[in-house]
Amino acid sequence: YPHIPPSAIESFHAHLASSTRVLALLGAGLSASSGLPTFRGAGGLWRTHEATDLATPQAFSADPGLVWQFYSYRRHMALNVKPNMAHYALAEFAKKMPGFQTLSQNVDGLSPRAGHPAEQLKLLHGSLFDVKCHNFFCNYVETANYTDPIVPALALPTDEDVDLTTNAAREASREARELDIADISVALPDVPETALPHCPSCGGLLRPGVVWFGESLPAGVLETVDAFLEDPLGVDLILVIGTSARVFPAAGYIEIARSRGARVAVINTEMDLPPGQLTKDDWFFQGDAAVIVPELLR
Ligand code: BJW
Ligand code: ZN
Repeated sequence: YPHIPPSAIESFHAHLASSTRVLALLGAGLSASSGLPTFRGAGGLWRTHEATDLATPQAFSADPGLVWQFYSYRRHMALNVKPNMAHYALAEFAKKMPGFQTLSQNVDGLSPRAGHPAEQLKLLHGSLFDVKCHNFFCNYVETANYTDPIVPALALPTDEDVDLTTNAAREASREARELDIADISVALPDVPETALPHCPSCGGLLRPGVVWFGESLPAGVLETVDAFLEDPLGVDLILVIGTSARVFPAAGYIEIARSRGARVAVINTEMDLPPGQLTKDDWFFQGDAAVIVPELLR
């Protein structure tokens, strides 16, 4: 990789060879080269909305149809892309190193699909393919729901739906083309609340099983992470891959790992960590995670 001095890769490999307890903190940049947009920066806008503004319980309460269309679109996108070489390299590395724990902020299902062992993959922010009841008194949850669209009303519109005049003139053989509802020039279908997914247990609205701002991370996940970080053996290394490290508690794991002895290796296309986060003993490997991670874990 042109930007990276071979000596940095060598010193990283030397440290990795003597490491037994390794963490990885994964963010949206890991899946960027698979074709999924990140949250911040270019691609962080969905129609006129900041992706992070839609990822809140307030947005869902105010307009569940809009928020479901956003998530239905993301489920569809995620199901139609493939894990990249970095997802595979991390999965293979996990199988080789029992003391490797992966903390993923990603909800796209690409690490599981790359064969990453489940016990070494903690989904900090849930999954697009989990669905749960929105009613606080109901604990209905569904995992591994890959139905796309999850209900017929959330199907992406096609050019036949919106362009009836040219449709009449179109040759019968041509198939309806799916429209990209992330594109502001495509009218967003109006989805009535009754047509959204409903809870088979209490009849309430179902919602995506992801962690929104202001919500707690899954309790079991937090326990595993805390146990790993508090282990008397300490932490040898933390790989910080494709994340802007702005969202807590995830971002805080970098400094906690450092305080437990870990060296820090950042893999990112940009120098994007909050100012002052990177110290002179850290490695910064600038570039596409899909290229650099396989090289580092070789
Ligand atoms: C590439 C690349 C390539 C591009 N190769 N790299 C302490 C201080 C201040 C605030 C708080 C705090 N503790 C808690 C809070 C509140 C809040 C928070 O952190 N706010 C901050 C923003 C200030 N946190 C919470 O609310 C959390 N809950 C919580 O703490 O509960 C207890 C509590 C409640 C209330 C008050 C206090 C405590 C929950 C956070 C949930 C985050 N959820 C989301 C949405 C998930 C569902 C969905 O997907 O829609 O998670 S937000 C969004 O951000 C998503 C992501 O997982 C997360 C992180 O983003 P990520 O992955 O870093 O993406 P980007 O886009 O930011 O960065 C991509 C990076 O990749 C960039 O650096 C690029 O350069 C790089 N890149 N291409 C390598 N090819
Ligand atoms: Zn329910």
